[in-house]
Amino acid sequence: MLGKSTHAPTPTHVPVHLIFNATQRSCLIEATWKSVPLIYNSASPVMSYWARQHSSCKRQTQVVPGWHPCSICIPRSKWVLSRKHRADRPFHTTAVGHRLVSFLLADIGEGIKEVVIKEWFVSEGDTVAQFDSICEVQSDKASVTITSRYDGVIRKLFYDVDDTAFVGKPLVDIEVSKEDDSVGAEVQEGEAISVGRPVEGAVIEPGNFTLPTGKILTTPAVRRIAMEYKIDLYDVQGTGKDGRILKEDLLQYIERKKSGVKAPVSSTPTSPTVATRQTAAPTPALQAPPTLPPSIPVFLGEDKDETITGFQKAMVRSMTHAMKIPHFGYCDEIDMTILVNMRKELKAMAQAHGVRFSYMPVFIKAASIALSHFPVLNSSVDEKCENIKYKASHNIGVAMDTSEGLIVPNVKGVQRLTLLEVAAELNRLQELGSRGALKTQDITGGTFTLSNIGSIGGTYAKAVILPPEVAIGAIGKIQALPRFDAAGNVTKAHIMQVSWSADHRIIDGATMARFSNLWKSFLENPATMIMHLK
Ligand code: CAO
Repeated sequence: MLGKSTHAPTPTHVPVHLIFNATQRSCLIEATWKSVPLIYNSASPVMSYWARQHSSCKRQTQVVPGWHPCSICIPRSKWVLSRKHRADRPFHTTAVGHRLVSFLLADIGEGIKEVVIKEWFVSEGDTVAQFDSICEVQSDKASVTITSRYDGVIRKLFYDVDDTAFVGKPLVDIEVSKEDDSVGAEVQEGEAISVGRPVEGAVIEPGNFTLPTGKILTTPAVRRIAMEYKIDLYDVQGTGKDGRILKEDLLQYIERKKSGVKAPVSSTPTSPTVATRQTAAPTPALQAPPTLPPSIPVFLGEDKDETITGFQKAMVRSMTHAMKIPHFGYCDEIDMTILVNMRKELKAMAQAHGVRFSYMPVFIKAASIALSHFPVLNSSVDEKCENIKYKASHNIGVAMDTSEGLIVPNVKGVQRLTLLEVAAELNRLQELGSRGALKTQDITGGTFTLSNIGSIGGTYAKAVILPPEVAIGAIGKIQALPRFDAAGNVTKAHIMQVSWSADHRIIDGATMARFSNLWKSFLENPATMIMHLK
């Protein structure tokens, strides 16, 4: 066995046969447990990590016998029956005093009819209690965790990982006690959803496979970052519920490691802070910015077909629709010099409240104030463009680059929020977005969008309207550039470009330009915003 730990198999672990495909960097693992053939969820980041680790020594697909030096053992909870084997399984009758109920995939709302199974948290034969996580699914709008409605034993999983599951169809069969009153005739409904429930499982660190001796509560995104940074999650102090390791715990651990500071013996929970005027008590623990793991080069070796699912599917639909809209473009440059200096102070002030303060809250708040002068930019039009609906609430969407792809959550009711509240809400959305746990309500109901591509790079971008909205702004990178001051002297200025796109059927260029001028004036002279702040 590789690694520092050499645990013998226990009833919760099974020795495995590895079928490794170096070309596709994937790993299929098969094993037999109690004469039942099993297949490992090869989509797991742990496995794709393992595949990467061995890509140098294996060129072809090959079978490695169990307990070969390359073997590892996997917690039984992470195994699922392969569909082909499932059909061969003997028919299960329920025990006396029990009955089998079908747990249907509930209506998630927002017109979602199908989802993709991302991960199973249970296997057939597992005992579950109400609210235990059953699986994580991804719709074309968000990732959600399906939780159990019943106490019982999982008897059948209806799908494999990556299968498409349909709303209203069975997801799992659960054997429940006949006396369980919660199971009525209405058992036809699946149960709702709690978002971002963490997964328990093995931790593998690069070059050092560690078999789990205790359970680590965290999310797949945190595990992925831990693997990228070669961090053993057992060393990280979790501050979430039941010691759950939150993303900020890991990021703070990485920062401390970099700066050579030792981890505190115990720490106070640092759940995302939504500061309000009432909760102004200083919170020293600042949230670290969510970061995406560094990308790795991919050498496919051969062509590969892939079905478009999840957020990408939503992008196909909305962008195809958007391109039917006649877009009007308008660009300008903004001198951010005063704001760049002012943000240093705002950042420190927000930090005292446990809130990370970038430029985005100012962009968003300034947009909201400007929208109140040009309400047509905060409107929507119907399909045939016969009616305009002016939206009362400024729900400003923020294009967000997440590990799952582009997603646009929105900060609701910006017209009612302080800058600090906007920043705190943005922190919350970013934290959820970074671990694929945004809720449907976070990503629906947007009325106007900003896309800060400048946080990645670039100057101008041609943003595409997000229907049914009618306008969007793309923000470029703030750069130190020479400019003339009022006296004609060349000075160093912090310059940023903005590119607006608007629905030219209802918005004319002059309106867009006037809106942009007002927005720009708030950024160039932030003091003028104070007059309008609520
Ligand atoms: N120019 C220079 N620096 C910028 C900047 C810009 N335009 N925008 C952000 N920064 C700085 C921030 O201030 C922050 O610095 P500090 O650590 O000193 O505060 C740092 O870059 C990282 O910012 P961030 O990205 O974590 O946070 P943000 O609030 O500025 O942006 C978000 C949030 C969600 C907009 C951003 O993370 C993101 O995902 N951007 C990509 C959007 C995108 O993909 N658009 C394309 C859509 S079309 O496909």
